[in-house]
Amino acid sequence: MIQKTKKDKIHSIRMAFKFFLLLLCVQQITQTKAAVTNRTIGTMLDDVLNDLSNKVGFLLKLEGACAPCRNIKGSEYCDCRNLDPMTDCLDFYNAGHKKNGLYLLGRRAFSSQQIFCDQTTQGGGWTVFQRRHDGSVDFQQNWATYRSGFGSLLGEFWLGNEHIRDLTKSPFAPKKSQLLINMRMKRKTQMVYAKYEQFSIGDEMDKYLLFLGKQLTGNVPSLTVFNNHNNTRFSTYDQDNDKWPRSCSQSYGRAGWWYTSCYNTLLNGVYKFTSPSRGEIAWQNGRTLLPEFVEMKFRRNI
Ligand SMILES: [Ca+2]
Repeated sequence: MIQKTKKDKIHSIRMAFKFFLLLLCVQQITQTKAAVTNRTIGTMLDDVLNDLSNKVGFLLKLEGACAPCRNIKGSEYCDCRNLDPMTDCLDFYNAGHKKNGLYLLGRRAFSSQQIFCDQTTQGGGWTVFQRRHDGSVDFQQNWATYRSGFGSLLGEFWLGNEHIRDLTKSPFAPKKSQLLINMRMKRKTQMVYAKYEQFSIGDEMDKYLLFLGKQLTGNVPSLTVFNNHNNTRFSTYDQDNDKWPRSCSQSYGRAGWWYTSCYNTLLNGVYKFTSPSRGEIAWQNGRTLLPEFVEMKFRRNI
């Protein structure tokens, strides 16, 4: 005879509870139908939907589950927004939530409370702040838009300079954060990376000054090329804070970036692969290191 393990028993109890909740829902819908003649259909349906959403949310919280999950461009992303909000992806990871996907923050970010967590790459706990993978989102945005963020968390996006600032430096991250850049170059299949042990950006008053520590590891060719952007201010086409007499952004692709005079690396560049050195996306300007896929992410040092 096969003994039921503790895990099996817990699963059985959960299934029974799910069934009980479903019965409750069916009963509620039946009652609602009966009551439709007394109230407007729209209001009644809203009530039912709200109530069902609450019950489903409660059930998912009970299970500590991230659902639903779906496959986008070969990767599984889950909707973990039913979980109680936390301060960043590292907190979620340490609480045992290790699925890649959408989570809710206890503070407002990216014009909402949503954030995308990478919980499977290099130990997890990474808050993704930039993704490029198909050119669907225009990165030729102005200062205000880069400040607050734009795009879609399940597609291409920039999380927003204010939020990157808040989550990468004191008082939230007194030991600063790590920076991980994952890339796949055009005509390559291998994912490569560069990882800085220390990363933060300054306040808006300091034009989101980029700080990159010296400690760097990775397997991307020309690993140290982004170092040249250390200690540079963020610029957009409508705000020139670069080290060049003219505006780098206006002259090279109109992206927002930490330009020097003008750039070695340009991961917010135009998503085209036609004319290198003209403001197109590049890990190393003038070379064939052109990323078709990029994710930039940070993780608080503890
Ligand atoms: Ca300038």
